[in-house]
Amino acid sequence: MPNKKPLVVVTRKLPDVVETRMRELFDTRLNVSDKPLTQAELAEAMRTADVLVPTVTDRIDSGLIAQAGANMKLIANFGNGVDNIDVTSALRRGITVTNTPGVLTDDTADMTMALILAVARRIAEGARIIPYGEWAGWSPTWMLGHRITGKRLGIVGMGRIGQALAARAKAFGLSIHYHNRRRVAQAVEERLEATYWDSLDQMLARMDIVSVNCPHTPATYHLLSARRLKYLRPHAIVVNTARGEVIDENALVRMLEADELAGAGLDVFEHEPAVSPKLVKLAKAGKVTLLPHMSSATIEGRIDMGEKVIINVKTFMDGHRPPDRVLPSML
Ligand code: 8YV
Repeated sequence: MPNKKPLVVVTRKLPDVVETRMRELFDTRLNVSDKPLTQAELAEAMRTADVLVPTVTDRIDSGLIAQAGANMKLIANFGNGVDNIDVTSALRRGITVTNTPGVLTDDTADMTMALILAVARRIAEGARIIPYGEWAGWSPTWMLGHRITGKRLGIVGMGRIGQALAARAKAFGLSIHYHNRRRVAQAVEERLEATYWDSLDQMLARMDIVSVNCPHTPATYHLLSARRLKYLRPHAIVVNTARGEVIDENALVRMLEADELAGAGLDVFEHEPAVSPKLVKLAKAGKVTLLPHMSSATIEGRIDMGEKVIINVKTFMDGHRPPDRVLPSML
């Protein structure tokens, strides 16, 4: 590379420490207002920049990639999931794509556990009682939830986050079951005391709690389809901190409304940031706990994600292979 610093366009406001470091290293164009870029603004960035740093809220589709200028060489996603990017089109055009795996594993697993507890133990419902002046005092049969100890947890997607959830859930006394594209190593299964289910359908039919922890890819779109959700028993709860698209949200809502499921804890939605009014109604009725896509939202995690982006950009610009390349086999 000549001495000229690469032009890096960052689409959203990042932690100050990350932005400062990026400005030191690159010719960085920040978004201090944090207002999401329009498709036209993204296209302009694709035409002019060397590197784009998008987030989950930016749709980097094939149309946008087709407009990439000659300088555009790297899309360094600030995020783990890359379903916001048409990676195949990018790679075909010679644009490298990287993400930020590993650094949001624990935070996401923590929040998944929190959602399991929130739904089973009615935490969101209970937390509203005192601030709204609705507490008349203790009663032995009031606000009863369900014990999680001894229950069966089925994890759909046993990657980093699935395994981190399993370790937490095991400590809470849940028995661990999982379905994954590939069976994990025996040592991992033994450590987590995890039972592998080749058939997702059969696993769903036997679980008390199901957690979605797989990425959204063409193969996992509506993996929990209307047909599959029907395998769940009426006392089961479903938790999703991965991507809304993995569950057929309409089918989930129908089953919750019909009491064919006991509850759900959702941090992600099929049409974010829009959330189905029916889900909102179910939340008001205490049947579901809804969070605004905040499972990985810790300051430590965001700084680590930024650090990963910086390492990916810097390594790439120095002519080396960036550590977190997204490869076709991962899609
Ligand atoms: C991030 C996420 O907040 O990294 C991911 O895949 O879903 C989130 O937790 C988001 O992607 C940031 O772009």
